[in-house]
Amino acid sequence: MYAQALNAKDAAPAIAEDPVKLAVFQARIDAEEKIEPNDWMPAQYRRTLIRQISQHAHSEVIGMQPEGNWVTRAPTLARKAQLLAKIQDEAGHGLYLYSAAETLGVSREELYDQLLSGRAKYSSIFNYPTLNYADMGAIGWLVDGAAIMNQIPLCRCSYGPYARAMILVCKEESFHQRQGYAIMLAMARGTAEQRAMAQDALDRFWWPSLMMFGPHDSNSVHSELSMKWKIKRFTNDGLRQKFIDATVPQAHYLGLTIPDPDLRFDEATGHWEHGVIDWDEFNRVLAGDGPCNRQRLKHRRDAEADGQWVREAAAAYAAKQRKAAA
Ligand code: BYC
Repeated sequence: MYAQALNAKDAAPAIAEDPVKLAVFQARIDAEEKIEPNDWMPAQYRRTLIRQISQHAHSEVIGMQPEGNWVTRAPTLARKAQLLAKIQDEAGHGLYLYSAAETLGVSREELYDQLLSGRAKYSSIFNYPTLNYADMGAIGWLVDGAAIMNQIPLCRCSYGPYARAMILVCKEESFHQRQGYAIMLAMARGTAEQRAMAQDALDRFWWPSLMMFGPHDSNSVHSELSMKWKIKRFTNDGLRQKFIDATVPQAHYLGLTIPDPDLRFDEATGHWEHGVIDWDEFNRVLAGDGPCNRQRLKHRRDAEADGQWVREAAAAYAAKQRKAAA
């Protein structure tokens, strides 16, 4: 139904909306009322939400792959169980988010088609490989840490179904962040080899984690409108700074070094100033040319094809049950 909308640039001039309806809508947003699925909303608000929520859902689904890589190789049974539980949570987040997107009049099949055909984005971070077990710690600590920073404000998003879905997601992300930090702590306090693995994981995941927050504010095409409509509560740079300020002391506690020679604490502002982010790398990953883009999509497409017979069998069984009940 709204498949085209995903590719449409939300920043493009809005289609003419009834000015009275638009004013009432903005007044509701300004009064912190939640917008619900059957309420009137501008077409562009709907498009923005479908784009953001579905990309978020795709990120959760693709985000299972880098961790899935380590389930059989996690060092103990307890570590395997924790990793499995985390991955299962991520599948659940994907389901929640697809359901929230469906309330906007788009089907899950359409959204999935956008992902599998490569037309929809998912978070850049999941196009990086997981090379050692410490990466499970770095992902939990940094990637889930960044996700929480971004998603806590989404619990106050103006669109009711998205905001409500975020509440459970954030609680679970908080567990994930802690299990990641616990892995980093165990490794940082372990043997010299384990400390080196933890540092290596931090070195590789630090900059990609900063990129999760999106382009610099001056290049963020959607932020202005999304902030006006209270879909986003903070800008990309604002959240990135909050994340850095929270995370640098955690790295110090671990005794690890953030791989940024320009990182320094500014006494005047009370913030950690960071070095230059490699936006060329970010743009390459977004354009499909990151280290694992092709592998991630191929894996997802293969899983879709392999599961075809299961979906057909389930649909045939449901049809049989309906017929028997009629
Ligand atoms: N990666 O105007 P902007 C997780 C795109 S899941 C890829 O600033 P916006 C987890 C952006 O889509 C984490 N693309 O956009 C899961 C736009 O492209 P289009 C996922 C990015 O929407 C498993 C263009 O760049 N979290 O945590 O205002 C295991 C211009 O950007 C990225 C969410 O999805 C990126 N990093 O702001 C562990 C949260 N950044 O659509 C953990 C919800 C930007 O015009 N999403 N782009 O083609 C958001 O909060 C916002 O969409 C963003 C971007 C802050 C990401």
